[in-house]
Amino acid sequence: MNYLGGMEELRNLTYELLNIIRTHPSICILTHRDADPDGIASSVALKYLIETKHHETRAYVALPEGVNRVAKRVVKGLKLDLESYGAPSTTRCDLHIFVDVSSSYQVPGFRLGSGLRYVVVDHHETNELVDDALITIHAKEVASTSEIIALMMEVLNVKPYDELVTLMISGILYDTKNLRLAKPTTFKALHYLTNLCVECYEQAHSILSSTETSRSEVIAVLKGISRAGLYELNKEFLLAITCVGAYEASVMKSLINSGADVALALSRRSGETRVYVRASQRVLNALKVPLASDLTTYLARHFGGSGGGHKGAAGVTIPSEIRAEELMKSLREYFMERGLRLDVLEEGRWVRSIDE
Ligand SMILES: [Mn+2]
Repeated sequence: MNYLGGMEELRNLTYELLNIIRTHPSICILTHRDADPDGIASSVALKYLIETKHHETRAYVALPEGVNRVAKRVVKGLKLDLESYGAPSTTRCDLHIFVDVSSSYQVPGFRLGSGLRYVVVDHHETNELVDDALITIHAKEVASTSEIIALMMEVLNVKPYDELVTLMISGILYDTKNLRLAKPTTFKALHYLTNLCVECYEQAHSILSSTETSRSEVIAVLKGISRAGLYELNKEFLLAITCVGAYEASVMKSLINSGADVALALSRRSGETRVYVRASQRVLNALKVPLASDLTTYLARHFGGSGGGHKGAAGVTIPSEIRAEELMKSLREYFMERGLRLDVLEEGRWVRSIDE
């Protein structure tokens, strides 16, 4: 099915599907393993569509081998009780609907063949399930399966409740990578959904973009920033140095995101010092030196330790508790050897914190 001029075709297929469903009182909807937001959203939305149009039909959603990381966030953000959508163990499925699934391999423990009656609703480029399906709603030129269900709802004038609208928009945003991969049908589906609930669009965005940070991580990052010393390299690049006891990676990420070209985080634990280095793309491009791994290798050689990593991210463990001034001395030497003069802009509290 193409999307161009495809609404008529979609309408016919949708009515055909409802006709098939009429004779099957118990329906099991399956999506792929490690279900993503699109898989979950399109399954739950299809369940809603079926039960709205056929009150006597029961549709159940099965998620083989759980849901993926982003989907967990969406489920939690919307307080969805996925178990309540599942079938009781005694349920016999009169009909199976594969949603957002492109091969039987994606549905572990499920055997095709032996006259299994099933339907496919999907948007993947190739779908090996279509051959034996009773009916297939397979739209390759659609960016997500949630879109297909939204357009089917539009055809039938089915109006999902707000949480479901948010869920479906999340599915669409996830599969289109925040609309980067959107197709005309994406906007058509979003138009229908946001007309029903305009706040749901913003809500889906904030659920998808929220990263849950623990309190201890937030504290480590804020401590790391407040202790940071600021240095210049040839009056051009900014180097930030700090010390923290945990979450070094998050601390350095914050420093780099705030504009530092190079970030160092030190952590000292009983008898050893760990130095972590991050370098921005800007400084890597300008210096043409794999700065992070180069610097950690240098420090490992200088202080006797082991380290390494990538040009943008590396670390070294030094088997002694080195003092701030010792580190500064070797950093000055390292940068000087590469033609970069290190000047102090602001020393920062890390110098005292590390030696405490
Ligand atoms: Mn999908």
